[in-house]
Amino acid sequence: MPTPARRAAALRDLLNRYAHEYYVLDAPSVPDAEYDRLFQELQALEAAHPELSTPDSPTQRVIGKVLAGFAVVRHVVPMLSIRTETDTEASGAATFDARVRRELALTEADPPVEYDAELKFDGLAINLRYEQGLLVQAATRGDGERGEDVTQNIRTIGQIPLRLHGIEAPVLEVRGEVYMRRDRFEAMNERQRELIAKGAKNEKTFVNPRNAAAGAVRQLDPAMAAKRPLSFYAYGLGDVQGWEIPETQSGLLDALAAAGLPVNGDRAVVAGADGLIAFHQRIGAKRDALPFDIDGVVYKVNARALQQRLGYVSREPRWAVAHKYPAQEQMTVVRDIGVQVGRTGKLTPVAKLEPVFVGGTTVSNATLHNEDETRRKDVRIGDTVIVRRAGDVIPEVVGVVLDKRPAKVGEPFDLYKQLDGKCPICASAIVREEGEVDWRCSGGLFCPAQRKQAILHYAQRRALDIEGLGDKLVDQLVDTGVIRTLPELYKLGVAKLHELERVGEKSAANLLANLEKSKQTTLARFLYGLGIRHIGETTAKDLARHYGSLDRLMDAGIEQLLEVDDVGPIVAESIRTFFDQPHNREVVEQLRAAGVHWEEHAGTPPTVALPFAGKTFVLTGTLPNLTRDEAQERIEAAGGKVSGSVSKKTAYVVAGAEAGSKLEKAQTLGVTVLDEAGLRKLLDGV
Ligand code: 5U1
Repeated sequence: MPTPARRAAALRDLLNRYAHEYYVLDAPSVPDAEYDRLFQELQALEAAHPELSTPDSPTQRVIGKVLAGFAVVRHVVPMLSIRTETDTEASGAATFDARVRRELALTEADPPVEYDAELKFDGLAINLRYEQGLLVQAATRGDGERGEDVTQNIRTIGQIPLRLHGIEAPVLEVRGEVYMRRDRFEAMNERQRELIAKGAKNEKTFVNPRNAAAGAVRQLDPAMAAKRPLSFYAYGLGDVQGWEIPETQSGLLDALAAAGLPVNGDRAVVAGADGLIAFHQRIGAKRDALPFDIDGVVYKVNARALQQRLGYVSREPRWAVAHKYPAQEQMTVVRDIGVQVGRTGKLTPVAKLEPVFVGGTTVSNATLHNEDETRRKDVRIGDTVIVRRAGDVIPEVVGVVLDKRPAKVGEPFDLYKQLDGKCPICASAIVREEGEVDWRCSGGLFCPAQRKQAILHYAQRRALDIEGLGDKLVDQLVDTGVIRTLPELYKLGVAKLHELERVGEKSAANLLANLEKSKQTTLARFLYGLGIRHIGETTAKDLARHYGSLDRLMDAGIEQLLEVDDVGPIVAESIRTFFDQPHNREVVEQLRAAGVHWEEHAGTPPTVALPFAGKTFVLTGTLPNLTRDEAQERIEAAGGKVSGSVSKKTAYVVAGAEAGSKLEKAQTLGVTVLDEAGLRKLLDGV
């Protein structure tokens, strides 16, 4: 039996190793439950033998007392700032290299200078003081001379070792950046929003990870700080006593990593301006894919001997520079809030901004996503906001700077009120269904904003099947004003088509023939082609089967519509809203007048049982003889339905060659699986 002291020491070492694997290396070697078990054992040992508790014990990451304020820490070695190169082009790197060479009195004949290139994290600089290898103090940069003692909060960051591995120097101060990963920031803000929605008074959301990290580090209540998911990267040194500093910056980072500190892996030792430029470009290309924000890269002359020769100027080292990327966030003022109608009828509130240069371009519009987001962020006309444009993502308003809110500011955003309930493009009614975040224009066929989408939907194979009417042609037809409404498709003539670019004689003739052919269709295809929200192919078939006549369907009330198989309140409401708009009825009449027709029948109430009625099939893999469409048609002709996903309600899964996860799911759920022969047998029995 080991003595309690030995066991406590072993547990400490083990737990510290596991914490390093988990937080720093991102490669845990034991399950969380094992860590928890050992942690509890150590806690119990320390409770029974308080003299065994040491400052580096993982139990000492405990949350301390709420402070009245932070004690001031005087930095033994001032925390310097770094010179910033604002020329975000490659020339910025070349300028730095040229300056270094000049100051080192190098000539063209001398070899390139070796640099260590690193990321410039967008967080908060921190000084960690280790004495005899133990973390004794953590302080913010403050004014560089004096910072604040934030040890309690920093100790709650699992990534920061409480004891260094293999370094027991009297003093080793490690400098680096506390930051918050973007995914953790989003999740934290989501939790904050939930708390606010539940009425929590003292909670707020944060505009960006940097502010969230800075706020957490400077939290007087360590319990609050511990809830904020912070991370850390080490990049330099402060006061050092009794430790031999490696001769290069890259060697220093290796040594810090070996001591258990998190050091970012996106670093490189490069030669001369070309090496710096290549690094700047490589990181620039992956910037948006990094899990945290950076605002640039840092170049440091690698050799400490050269750093010492270069020295400092006005509190900045001459041997280092931060080479920026275009800022992804900027502040600006909201001039107005407009509403944009998308191709699908979605209404998106958009902030009209004082133009601002962000993410490499001038931005004057930024999305507010939807009404709920706009209200949640409480964006109003006159507000100063933070705008973000990262990569190719549409610029967005990330938050309001409430301190800058003017006395005279707009009302809280109300989309319905602002639009008076009408689409800003076509004046059709706007609708927002229960459980949906978006308002939509209900004028699908009629709304110019949705024209291209409506035509493409109408022409697709499963609808009116007009071959040759693709994206590019529809763009041209609409953009040149040749087609303004769907029925005008049937007025197209050779002459009009010839006016368009890239439409030859043969393709014009083919298109006209296909248009003519499309006139003879089925009610189900026509209904699907109208693009009524929530009316997919299957529902269109159900409706066609049930009513047999378009007029009967158009006149059906909600109650009657609910009698149709699988038509629920949302679908019924959507059908009614559509046919209640006079202009939609007009479009339907114009299409019929143009010659679009189908066979009608007296209708089939759902009670007339078809053999497969009420049965849902899922098709997966390739069948030997039947195409997927043929199999679907046969199943539907027998009254069955074909769905894309397997659930407990699925009656049969028909599986062919290379069936994948759907087959597995069917087997897990115990759903009957058929091959093509099995399906045919069922159909023959019909
Ligand atoms: N990676 C890194 N970031 N960063 C920021 N290194 C680094 N060095 C800095 C700063 C402010 O300053 C020293 C060069 C003094």
